[in-house]
Amino acid sequence: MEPEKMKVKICLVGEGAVGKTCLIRRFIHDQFDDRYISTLGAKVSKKEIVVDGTDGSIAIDMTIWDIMGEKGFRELLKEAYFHGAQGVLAVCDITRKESLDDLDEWVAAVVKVTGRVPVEFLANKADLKDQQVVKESDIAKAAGSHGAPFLFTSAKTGENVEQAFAELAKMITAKAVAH
Ligand code: G3D
Ligand code: MG
Repeated sequence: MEPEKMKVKICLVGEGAVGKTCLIRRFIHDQFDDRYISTLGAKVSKKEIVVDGTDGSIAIDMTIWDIMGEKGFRELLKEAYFHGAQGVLAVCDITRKESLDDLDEWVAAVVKVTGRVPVEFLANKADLKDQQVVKESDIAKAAGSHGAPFLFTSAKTGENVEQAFAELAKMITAKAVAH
């Protein structure tokens, strides 16, 4: 039997330099077919993954949106960027406290456009343990306040990168099945 197929759009949000672009690159490896939508200030990458669903495996055609140059990221662009997103990776950097505090606003901005969608918090740069200033309990609290799970990731070593995207994909399919 042909596996079920699903198309999903996900977005990565978070302050500049937390590692969003590197996480996507690490996840995509070289299988990418990415287009650069410069007018939108976003880059779109695609990857197909297979996750276990309730009845067999589901092939998921993921479209991953990355913001370019968040500094000038305006309200109008946010709308286009978040429109139709079915899941969000909220990324912070464990070496910068404000990058976690910032995520509340980012998640609120997405939800305003998309309505409630699955969110997963990623505490990136987990390889920089000696420079860690963000406590695990604070990450758990911030993620928990959005009903989101969290994972420590490292785009540098690859730790939990596949898992992060797969976990979000699973949350999206679970939600789709329940409706
Ligand atoms: P952004 O897309 O969120 O703005 P980038 O962030 O992916 O461009 O990454 C910003 C910087 O953080 C880059 O450093 C990148 O190499 C580094 N980085 C990203 N992820 C990790 C990680 O998991 N561990 C470590 N140690 N560094 C990471 P440069 O110096 O190239 O600007
Ligand atoms: Mg980037």
